[in-house]
Formats: sequence, structure tokens, C-alpha cells
Amino acid sequence: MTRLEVCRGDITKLEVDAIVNAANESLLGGGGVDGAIHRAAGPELLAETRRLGGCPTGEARITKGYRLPATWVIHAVGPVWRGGNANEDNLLSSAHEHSLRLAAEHGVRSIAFPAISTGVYGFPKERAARIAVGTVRRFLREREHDLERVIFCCFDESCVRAHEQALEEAGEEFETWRAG
Ligand code: AR6
Repeated sequence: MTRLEVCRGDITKLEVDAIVNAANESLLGGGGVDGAIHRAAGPELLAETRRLGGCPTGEARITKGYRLPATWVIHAVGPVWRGGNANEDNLLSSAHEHSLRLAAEHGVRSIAFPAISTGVYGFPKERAARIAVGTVRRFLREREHDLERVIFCCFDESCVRAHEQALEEAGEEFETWRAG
């Protein structure tokens, strides 16, 4: 059984095998959680992502975590919200699915996701949380993996509520905790 958790706090501080980054197609860093991850990991991270040559929206790439407590960083590129009719839901789901596939391929046992696309990319929070939760549940059911913990890491309370609600709607048991 994989434990599902909602955590309020800074994803860069989490002691897990892998943290997911809400990156952009360049993989060269940016603001928000991406900036925080690059700052905490150190310049070696940018040196590695430069060599990857970008990543299309809806996919993900994996690197080492360098100075982070996490061993791996999985850089997922979520969609920019354009009103809901530009395939945003599928692209957000696919970014999560790709991240989980990479995690499974690397024997990851604990992974933390930020609320991808819900910051500067403008994706509505509740809708994004339902997609994140739904994609994780389907993956855990259908694919082979070593995942023991999947953490939805939220920076603010509205994000926590959105994930709690999505998990409740899905009939999942989960635990909420606050870091720091
Ligand atoms: N820990 C956990 N969550 C965080 C942290 C943190 N340290 N910092 C921010 N968040 P965003 P996006 C939350 O804007 O919408 C970047 O410039 C934040 O509150 O980081 O996918 C990239 O380079 C929000 O809920 O990512 C891209 O260009 C969530 O993380 C672009 O932003 C995602 O917000 C990606 O936009």
C-alpha cells in the first residue's frame, strides 16, 4: 500500500527520494518552485539541465538533486492555463504520469509533487488537484512501482484544502502534516 500525504511547506526541504519541479520547457530555471529548487540544489543542477536540451509540455526529465536532501529532481513541464479548451487537463495529467514513470524506473520509494501549473501558469487549483490525485491513483493501481509515499506538497492553505478535497472525493485515506 502506498501512503498518500498532503504536506504544507517548502518542497526543497523534504527528505524524500525525489521531488518534482514545476519547470518550463527550457529546463533552465525560473521563478516560483523552480527558482527555489535551483537555489537550494546549487549551480550543478543548472549545469545538468543545460545538457538535457529542454522538455516538451506534458513530459518530464530526471536529474540528480545535488545539495538538496532529495536524491533526484524530476522536472515536469505543466501547461499554461489558456481557459480550459487547449488540452490543459491532459497535459497536466501527462506531466504527472511521466514523472511517476521516471520515478518508477529509478526505484523511487518516496516522491513529492508541488501543485504544478497552479502558480504563474494559472491553472485553477481545485481542478489541478483533482487531476493530480486522479493521475497518481491510476498510476499506483496500474503500473509497477516501489512507491511507498506520495506527497502533495503545498505552499499555501488553499492548495492544501484543494488536495484534501480531491482525496476525500476519491475516497482515499490520507494524512495531512505541516513541515517546519
Ligand atoms: N515548495 C512548494 N511549493 C511551492 C514552492 C516551494 N518552495 N514555491 C512555490 N510553490 P509555480 P507553475 C508553489 O509558479 O505555475 C516558473 O518560473 C506555488 O505556490 O512555481 O507550474 C517555471 O520556471 C504554486 O502552488 O509553477 C515556469 O516558467 C506551485 O508551487 C513557471 O514558473 C506552482 O507554482 C511554471 O509555472
